[in-house]
Order: sequence, then C-alpha cells, then structure tokens
Amino acid sequence: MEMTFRWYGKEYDKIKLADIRQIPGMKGIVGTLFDLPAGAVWPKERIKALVEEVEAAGLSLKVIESVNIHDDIKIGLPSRDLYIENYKETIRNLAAYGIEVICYNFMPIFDWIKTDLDYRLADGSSTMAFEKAGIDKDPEEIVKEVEESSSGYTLPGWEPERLAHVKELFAAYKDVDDDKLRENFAYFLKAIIPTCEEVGIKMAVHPDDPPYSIFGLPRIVKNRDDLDWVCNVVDSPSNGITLCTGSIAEDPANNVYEILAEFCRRDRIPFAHVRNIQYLGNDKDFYEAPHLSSEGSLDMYQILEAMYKNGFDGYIRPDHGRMIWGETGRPGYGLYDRAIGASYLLGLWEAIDKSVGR
Ligand SMILES: [Mn+2]
Repeated sequence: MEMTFRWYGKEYDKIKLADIRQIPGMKGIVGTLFDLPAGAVWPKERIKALVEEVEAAGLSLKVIESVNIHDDIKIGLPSRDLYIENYKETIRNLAAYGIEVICYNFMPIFDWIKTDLDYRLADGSSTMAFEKAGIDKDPEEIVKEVEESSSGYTLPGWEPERLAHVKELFAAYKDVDDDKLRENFAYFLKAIIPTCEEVGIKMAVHPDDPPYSIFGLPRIVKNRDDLDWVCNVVDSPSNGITLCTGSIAEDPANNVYEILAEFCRRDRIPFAHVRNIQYLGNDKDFYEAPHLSSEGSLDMYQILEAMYKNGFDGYIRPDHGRMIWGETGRPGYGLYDRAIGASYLLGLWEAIDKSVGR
C-alpha cells in the first residue's frame, strides 16, 4: 500500500508540493494535466516536466487522475476511433515516464454530482452533500449552481467549455441507454487494453458518483455486478477498478466491504479512494463525513481490513476532505482535512498490519 494525494498542478492548485511532502507517510502524487481537454494526446514533454517537478519535491508520480474519455467514445460516434487512437498514444506517453495507473470514469456528461458544495456541519466545517430534492431541476441550473459555488475553481470533470453546451450534450446522448453505453465501453476497452498490457499500464475505472441514474442518464458502473462485467469484458490485469468507498456506499444497497474484499482478491484494484459518508436517513441522501469511523456511516477499520486481508498492494488516497481551519479552495480538495484523513488511514493500516499480519 502506498499513500498518495491528489494534486491539480501548480497553475491550478494553491496547495504546494512542499506542503504535501510534510504529511507523515505521504509518498506520492496523483497527478493530471488539468488544462488538456478530453480527447487530446498528452504530450511527452509535458508529462516529463510534471514527473520531474513531483520528484524534485521528494514525491513520486505513478497514478494519473483522470485521463478523461471523449464524449464521442461514450456516444459511439464514428469519430471515436480517432479519439481512441489518441488515448492509446497518451497511454504510451504516460508509460514512458513511469506512470502505472490511469484512473478514469465512463459516465455521460457529468463526472459526479453533489447538490451542495458548502454544506455546513455542526462544528462549523464545510463539506459536500447530495440531497435528492436538490436535483429535481434543470441540468443547466445545476451547472450554474456548481460553477457559482466552487470558489472560482474549475472542478474535475466540470469543464466550463464543455458544460456550456449541456443541452446539446443531452441531445447527443438521447439514444444512448445502458446497453448502448455498455457496448461502447466494451468497444473502448477492447481497443486500448492490449496497448496497456504492452506498456505495463493499469486502467482503473472509477464507479459512477452517485451510483444510480440521475436526469435519466445511463449508469453502468454502479454495483458489484457492473464491476464484475467490467473485469470480464476484457479479462486482463490491465483492466481494473479505482475502488472509491464513498461512491460505492452512496447506494446503501452496495456492500462496500464485500465488494472491496472480492475485487482485491481478484487483484483488480490498483488504486483506491478511501472516504467516509454520513447517510442523512432520507432515501439516498448523504454528506461527505470526516474520514473517521465515528464521524460517518462507514466502518473504516473494516474497509482497510478487507483490503489488507485480501492482498491490496496498490495506491490509496484520502478522498474529499472538508474545509477546516479557515482554509478556502477547491471544494473537497483542501490540504488540512485530507492530511488528517491520510494520517488516520495510515494509522489504521499500521494497527491492522501489527495485529492481523502478525
Ligand atoms: Mn472517488
């Protein structure tokens, strides 16, 4: 297990690598080239510069989050073949500089949805929440709200240029149901996984967030059976999962502990996002809780134990953190609460290692 921290790059992230380096036990960065649009080839010289910058700060760069999939691939347009070729070139370029894992998702239009990016907890901290009543509105309104409440930061998967055309995007997806999306996902995986095998990259799909349909959009990576489908459609160690405990558990019908155990055992989880959520007792509403078991609905000891006992040896990162101690910045991606989360997860891991592992 190696602890990592998501970082958007020096132009897009106010957190400094030197500060991340001071988090005890922090080994690596989960990096990106945030300005490149979906479908573009990631240039070698840019990847090289990023790796060198991270390594100069005493950290490693082995995981990329995300290399986004162009909508034409998800919709299944003839132009997808060009974007798939670009994606393969990006895979080769990343592998050339030591990248091992690429996190991505296969959700139409929205990468993830929360209805409140500034949900206040009793202790005065701010977190993100999802309340079903909050999405009973026009998607364009949601886009506007998210942009207005993101403190001036572009959020991952919420590129303003793309979402300015949200109506057209919905129209483009009108004939894409779950089966069609699955067919297009299979087409993509069959095309790229041989390249990944050749260069030693592991693809790691992030589950849908939330893991059920909203706005009538198809959703195909939402539970155990969907993850099983992904792993089987191209049965290769290069075709894996970014297991996000929060996203999976956002549907209380998903048993996050069993899902983790099964796919760790099958060696299909090269990368994990570990966070806690608190159910609000109202259908599937929740807020993103501090990482500690005592602060949310998930048992984080049981989560890490399921990973440990089933041989997890990949990269792990604390997921979204709250805004605390007066920090401002990109919602979910402040320094302090994620640092606390990382320390807590490392503490649990040490305890499990010294008891279970003995
Ligand atoms: Mn996640």
